[in-house]
Amino acid sequence: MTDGARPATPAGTTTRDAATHCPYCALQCAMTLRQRGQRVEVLPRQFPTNLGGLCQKGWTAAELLDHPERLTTPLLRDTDGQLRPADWDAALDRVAEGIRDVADRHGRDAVAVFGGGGLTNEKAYALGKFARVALGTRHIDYNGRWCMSSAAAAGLRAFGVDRGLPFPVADLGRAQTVLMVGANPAETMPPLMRHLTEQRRRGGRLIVVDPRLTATARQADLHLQPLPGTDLAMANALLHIALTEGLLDRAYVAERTTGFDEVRRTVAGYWPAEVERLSGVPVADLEATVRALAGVDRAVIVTARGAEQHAKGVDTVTAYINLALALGLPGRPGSGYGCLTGQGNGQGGREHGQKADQLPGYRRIDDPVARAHVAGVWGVDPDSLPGPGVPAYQLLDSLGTATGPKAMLVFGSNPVVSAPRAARITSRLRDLDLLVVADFVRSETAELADVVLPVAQWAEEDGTMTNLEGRVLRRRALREPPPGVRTDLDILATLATRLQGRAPSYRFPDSRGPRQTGFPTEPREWFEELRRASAGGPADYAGVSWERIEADTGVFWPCPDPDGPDSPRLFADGFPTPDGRARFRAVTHRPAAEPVCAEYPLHFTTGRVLAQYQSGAQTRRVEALRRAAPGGFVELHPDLADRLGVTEGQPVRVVSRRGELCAPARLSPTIRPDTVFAPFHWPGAARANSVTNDALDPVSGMPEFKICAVRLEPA
Ligand SMILES: Nc1nc2c(c(=O)[nH]1)N[C@H]1C(S)=C(S)[C@@H](COP(=O)(O)OP(=O)(O)OC[C@H]3O[C@@H](n4cnc5c(=O)[nH]c(N)nc54)[C@H](O)[C@@H]3O)O[C@H]1N2
Ligand SMILES: Nc1nc2c(c(=O)[nH]1)N[C@H]1C(S)=C(S)[C@@H](COP(=O)(O)OP(=O)(O)OC[C@H]3O[C@@H](n4cnc5c(=O)[nH]c(N)nc54)[C@H](O)[C@@H]3O)O[C@H]1N2
Ligand code: SF4
Ligand SMILES: [Mo]
Repeated sequence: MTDGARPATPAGTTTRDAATHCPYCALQCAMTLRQRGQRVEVLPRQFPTNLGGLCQKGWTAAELLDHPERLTTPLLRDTDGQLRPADWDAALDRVAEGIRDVADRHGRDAVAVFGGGGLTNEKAYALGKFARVALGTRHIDYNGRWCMSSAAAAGLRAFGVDRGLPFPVADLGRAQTVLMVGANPAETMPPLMRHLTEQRRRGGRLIVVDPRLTATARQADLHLQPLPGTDLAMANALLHIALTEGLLDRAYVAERTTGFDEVRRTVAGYWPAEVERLSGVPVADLEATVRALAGVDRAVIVTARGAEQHAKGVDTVTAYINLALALGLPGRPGSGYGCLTGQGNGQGGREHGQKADQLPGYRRIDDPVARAHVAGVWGVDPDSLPGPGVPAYQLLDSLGTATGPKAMLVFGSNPVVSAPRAARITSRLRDLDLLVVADFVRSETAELADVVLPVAQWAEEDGTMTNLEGRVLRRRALREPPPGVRTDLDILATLATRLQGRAPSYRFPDSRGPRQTGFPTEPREWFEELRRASAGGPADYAGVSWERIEADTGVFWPCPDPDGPDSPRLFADGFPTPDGRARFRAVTHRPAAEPVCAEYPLHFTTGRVLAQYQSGAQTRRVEALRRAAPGGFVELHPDLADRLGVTEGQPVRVVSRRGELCAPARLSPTIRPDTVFAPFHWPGAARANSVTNDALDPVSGMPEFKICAVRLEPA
């Protein structure tokens, strides 16, 4: 368990250290955990990503380890409807019997699994295998669908591979121009700003596209403040300007890409003056942006959730990739397009099979060659593997319906707070015959469960994580989990064994124990299997040995050969497409799924604040973070507030066709007067997702978290 921890003992106290990484976001800042008597301290550690920095969430991450609200025993829903402590045997029996019962009555696809982008590579991989082999269900998906799926799909389409940043973060620091579209790293990845500070110290320009003047935009040389949902049109206009001003890299377009002609024809119709009317961004600013990108050797375009969480998210990212390709950026040293992956293992979590359509190594589950390879590693017949399931929102929206799953196991997500149109999803979760939630706290989703299983936290487990750069890192345990708590891998192994013992329909070739069922409990064993399963796939980890990651600046995938190089920078010599060229694709603007109207005249958008993480299940329980960001709020422009008779701090209601939220008004002249913003970290009355739209991107299944129509009124 404590591999990598070393005693550092000043006389008297027992001290031990573990060199690991933060449990939260994809920057995966390096930290040393130090156990000093009963206390665990967090110390920042130098690393190429965080340059010795941590944000407030990282600094306080250890507070949850010995938190009074931490779960240390399973909970079972009693006949009176209450969740009560139970022992592990009773809890696992209830789970295994519930699964068998549902599968017997409705078939194996009636049992679903919902994962998370915070799970280690080993857990994400094990969860995918558990669904396909132990449960035999096609229904598995995860919260990364709401996070990375649009950029992932666009990257795959254009480059033939999806690695969020195809270059190290440090390249941002050396770029002469950085364009950030819908990203607010000053709040969402604060230490990343060190690279941007370095960038500007070297005379580089930072351009930020955001409907709000965020902490990131304040540091920019140029802030474009568009109407939400107009990023695609802007990208097409930027390319239009590049064409008319002769700023294209013609040799690159000719030699390294296909499909430009149609894009050229399409963007010809995107007159900057028209896009100015649509987006509110002045033509002069669009021109300045293109010139800043085209006139330098090293330029980077980055997107994040602001541009991606739309029903046209894939096409919006595609439009920025088109621009990057036309300027010849991808593969040029120090240049390129990338997206900022969000969750701790958002990158690895989307490679190893917890996605509905995917097998490990970023393989497709409908590809017969991939099925044969992975089935070989798993020791099962390829025909026994289920086909593709459905994306996260569709999965959750089908729960408990006539044709949908009747049981679900959740590992690492809190959809009651984070799902779009959350009231509807909450009622779907209530309709299940069996809801099982593995978590270390009583999240809002755990509160609805029939069985809650208490799991180990990051400081109590070994494993690997793949950060936003595609760099595979070691998570190292500082200490054992507290008594009564099990690891996610342990739970999966035990359930796999139990299912075989109890249900004839869940019989395996050999059912003597976890190892024999193919469900070990040691992370390293899983990692070795993951390497074999990913070998030859797009996300190839075959050469990423445990020892090699121990070197401690990690290993960039793809890395097929243990003795060969890894891949910090992609695309220098070609793209992993059949012809080695990147693919342009013409895309066109369309309005938000829900336009504003007389009844709902305002645009509503959502996002994050520095001191809270995601659904807040973890960070709302940390005292310092709760003090820094105690509750939800609605950000609006003072002119709008004036018009509606709203004053600072006054409770307001934000009402959409789906529901409403109620939170104090926060007046700010830095947001567009036609747009209101709320962070999504809180449950209850302030829940932003009571309001959001469940319109989905047709390619990625990404919900339109970033724009819907609302009205605002004093509460
Ligand atoms: N503090 C904190 N940090 C986090 C997280 C967290 O919950 N809290 N979560 C992590 C995860 S999983 C993720 S995915 C990342 C997300 O990281 P970001 O993408 O940086 O975060 P968001 O706040 O969701 O969105 C960024 C910005 O998009 C803007 N925006 C809204 N609508 C539009 C639009 O239509 N166009 C444009 N151009 N911009 C728009 C918002 O005003 C917001 O400032 O953060 C990671 N880091
Ligand atoms: N309106 C709006 N909604 C959004 C977004 C937005 O911008 N606006 N962003 C979306 C995005 S990008 C994301 S990523 C989602 C995230 O939304 P969620 O999926 O709800 O994310 P978390 O709050 O991180 O939930 C993780 C849960 O799993 C638990 N957990 C953490 N680690 C582990 C582990 O290793 N094992 C187990 N078993 N449990 C663990 C935590 O305690 C927590 O309860 O929200 C999406 N929802
Ligand atoms: S930026 Fe992300 S990884 Fe770094 S300390 Fe903050 S939450 Fe943790
Ligand atoms: Mo995310």
